[in-house]
Amino acid sequence: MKLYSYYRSSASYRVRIALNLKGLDVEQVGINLVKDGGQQLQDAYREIHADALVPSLVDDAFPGPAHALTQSLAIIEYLEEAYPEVPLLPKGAVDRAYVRSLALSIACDIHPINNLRVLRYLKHTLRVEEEQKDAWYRHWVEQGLRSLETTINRAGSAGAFCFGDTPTIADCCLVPQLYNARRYKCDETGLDTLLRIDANCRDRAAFADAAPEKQPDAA
Ligand SMILES: N[C@@H](CCC(=O)N[C@@H](CS)C(=O)NCC(=O)O)C(=O)O
Repeated sequence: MKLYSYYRSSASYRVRIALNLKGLDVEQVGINLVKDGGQQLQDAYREIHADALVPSLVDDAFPGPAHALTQSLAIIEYLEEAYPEVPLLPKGAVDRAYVRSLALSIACDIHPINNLRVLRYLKHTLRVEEEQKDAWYRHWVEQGLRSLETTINRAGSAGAFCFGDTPTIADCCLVPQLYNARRYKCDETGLDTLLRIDANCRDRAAFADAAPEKQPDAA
């Protein structure tokens, strides 16, 4: 398998964690989102991902590069179905839906409005000041993480991880989102449960080895 990714991309980081948890090896192909005006925007990469985002996964099991899988959560769900050993979802239908809802609240509600291309549009097209752009980022991340903290505390089903004592796709999303939040110096006050889970995750090799600074394309 080949994973087209960028070391600091949180969507790529989610997939790296899932691959490590499942003990799967991939060849990483670095797509530098900032160098050369953004390698994701070049034709060669657009052939793989029409929307010019990382990650993309190509597997020998797929008919060809045109069938690359995109969308980190679709990739993780593919891995879950193709390599079911070390499951990343609980067993019951309600529990599975709940864990997916935690992952989706990060991947669909928090992350997309703070993505690089959105921040670039704010800065270069709408000409907002750097300070306003960062305020936008922090506002949506802090609000989203506070809601997630409330949801997890209300459910009362967190253990060492977001759900119980084994890692799930929710943890694959949480750790990269908190990494981003720290990069932008977001206020983490009141996120006690999330921070506890994050620290516990990062103590484990599968999460630690997926960290941005450990990747072959890290600057
Ligand atoms: N929903 C997508 C999001 C992918 C995404 O936004 N990737 C970011 C990096 S985390 C990216 O490639 N950004 C490039 C850009 O904004 O130009 C997924 O989960 O895979």
